[in-house]
Amino acid sequence: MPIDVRLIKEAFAKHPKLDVKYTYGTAGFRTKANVLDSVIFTVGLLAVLRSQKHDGKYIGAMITASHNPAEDNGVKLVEPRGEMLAQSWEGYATELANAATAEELARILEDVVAKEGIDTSKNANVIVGRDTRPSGEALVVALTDGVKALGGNIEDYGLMTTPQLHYLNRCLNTRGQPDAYGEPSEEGYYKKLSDAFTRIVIGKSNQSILYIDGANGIGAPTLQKLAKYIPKESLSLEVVNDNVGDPKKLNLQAGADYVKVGQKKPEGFDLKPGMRCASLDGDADRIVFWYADKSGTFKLLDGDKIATLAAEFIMRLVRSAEIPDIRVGVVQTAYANGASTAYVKNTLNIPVTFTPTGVKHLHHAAEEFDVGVYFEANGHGTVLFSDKAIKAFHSAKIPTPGMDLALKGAPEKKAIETLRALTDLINQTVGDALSDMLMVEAILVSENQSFEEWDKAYTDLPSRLEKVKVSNRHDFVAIKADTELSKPDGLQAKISQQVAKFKHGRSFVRPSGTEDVVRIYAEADTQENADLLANIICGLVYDYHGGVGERPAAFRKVNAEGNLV
Ligand code: G16
Repeated sequence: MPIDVRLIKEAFAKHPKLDVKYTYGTAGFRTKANVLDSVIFTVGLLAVLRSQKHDGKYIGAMITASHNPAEDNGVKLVEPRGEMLAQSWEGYATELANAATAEELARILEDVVAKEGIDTSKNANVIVGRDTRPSGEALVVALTDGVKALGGNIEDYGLMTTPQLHYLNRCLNTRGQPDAYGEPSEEGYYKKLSDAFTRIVIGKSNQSILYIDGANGIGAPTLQKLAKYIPKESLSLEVVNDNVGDPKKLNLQAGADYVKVGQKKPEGFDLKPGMRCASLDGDADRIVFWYADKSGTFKLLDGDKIATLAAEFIMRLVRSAEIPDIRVGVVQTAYANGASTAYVKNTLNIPVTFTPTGVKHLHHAAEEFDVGVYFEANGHGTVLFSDKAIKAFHSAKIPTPGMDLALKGAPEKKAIETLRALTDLINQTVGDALSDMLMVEAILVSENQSFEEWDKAYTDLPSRLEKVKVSNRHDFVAIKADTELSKPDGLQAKISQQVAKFKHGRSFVRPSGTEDVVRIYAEADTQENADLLANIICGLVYDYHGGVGERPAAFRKVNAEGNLV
C-alpha cells in the first residue's frame, strides 16, 4: 500500500519544520522543548514503520529529557523486547526530522519502506509514555498525529518512568507466550519487582531507612507507589525532592547527575553520618547511592560501585549454587573509574568489555555474557541474564529435606532461589533506577553490609567531569570507545601530552549526545591533580576549539609548547 501523501501533507502542515538541525543522539532526540514539535511528529511516523517491520508488534515512544533541565524535552523509541531503537534506524530518524517539506518527508518515508522491505498494509501499534515535564502533553499530541498520519494505532499510557515504558512494551509483545515478561500494567510492574525483592530478603533483618532524592521528577511518585507493595519490615523508604507540582524544580540541584558530577549531596538533605541515601534522575533510569562517613564527609557509590557489587554477588551465588559454565562479565565505558576496572579484572577475575557512551551500546555488549553486568559510572545500567543462564537457574535442583540438607544444602538452596528471584527483580529491558535500588538493597540485606562496607571494595581514583560549551560540538569526533578524538586535528596529541605529565593520569573529551556541550573527563593520583588536568584540557578545548560564553576562571591556559602559562 503506497504512502498517502495527502494525509502526510495535512498532518505536516500542523507540525511545520523549524530552521533547526536535529540529530538522533545518545538517547534519542533531545533539545529545547519549544523546537521539538515537528521532530516528535516525524518520530510518530517512523514508529509506525518500525512496528510494521516487526509485523505489528508494539513500539514504545518515551517523551522525556531525563537528566536535562526542565525546559528541555526529547523522545526515545523502544524496540519490541524493550531495548533502545536499533542503531541502523537512527539515521532514518535524523533524516525524517530534518525534512523541510511534506514532499521530502514522503520521499524519505518511501525510501525507508523500499530499503527495509516494509509491508505498509500491516497493522502498526505504538505506545507512548511521558515524564512530568509540562511540555510532554503537547508532544504526545504531535506523536499521535504522526502515528495516525500513517494509519497506526496508538495507546497513551500517560505519566510513567522510562523503564516502566520499556517494561510495558516487552510485556505487551510477549503476552500469552512462553517468554511472557509480566503483566502489562503499572500494577504488574510493582508486583513483579516487590514480589521478587521480598523472595530474596524474607527472613533477613532489614537495614536502616533509605532516603531517596526523587529529583522532583516522575521517579518520586512512582517510588511512593512501589513502596506500598513492599512490606515495611523488608524496606523502609523515605522519598525526598518529590515536588513534581513545580516543573522548574525538576533536576534542579537534585538528582543523580547533579550528585555524580558535583560529587556532593542534593538540596533537601540534612546529611548525617550513618544516613543511607540515593538519587534518581528525571525519568528514573539512573541511580547513584551516597552517604556521609563517620567524619561527615560525603561519599558517592556510583554506577561502577553498583556494577562491582552486583557482579561479585551474582558470581558468588552461581558458585554456591554449583551451576557450571556461566560466564559473568562486566561492561563499562571510558567514564568508569580506573580503580573499578582494575578491581573487576584483577580481584574479581571477571572480564571487562568497553563500549562508547550510551546504554544502547552497553546493552548489546552485555548480551554476549550469560550474566552481563552493565553500568555507566553515572548510574545507568542493569544486569542481563541470557536464556541459558535463566534455564540453568530454573533447572538447578533445589536440595530438599532428606537430601543431605543439613550442612551444604541450605546455602545452595538460598543461592538458587536468589538467582531465580534476581532474574525477575532486575529489569531485563533497560537500566531502571527502581529495580536497581531494590537489587542493591537485596544484596546489602543478604550480605548484611552497610554502605561503608560496600564502599571498601576499592578506592576510586580521584576524578573530575566537566563540560565546555563550544560553537559546534559536532567538530569533535570520538573514537576507540570514546577514549580518543580523531577530530579536531591535533587536539588528541595535545591531550596526550598533558595526560603524560600526571601520575595515574587519564583524560578524554567527547561531544555529548544529550546536551549542547563537549564533556571532559580527567583522572589522576590526587583530587588536586585530577582537577588541574581537567581544567587544562577544558582550557585547551575552550581556547583553541571554539569555546563560547564567558571563559570560566578555573580553566587553565597552556602555550604552544604545552606549558602552563
Ligand atoms: C543518557 C544515556 C546515557 C548517557 C547519558 C549522557 O542518559 O541514556 O547512556 O550516559 O545520556 O550522555 P551524553 O554524555 O552523550 O550526554 P539519560 O539518563 O540522560 O537518558
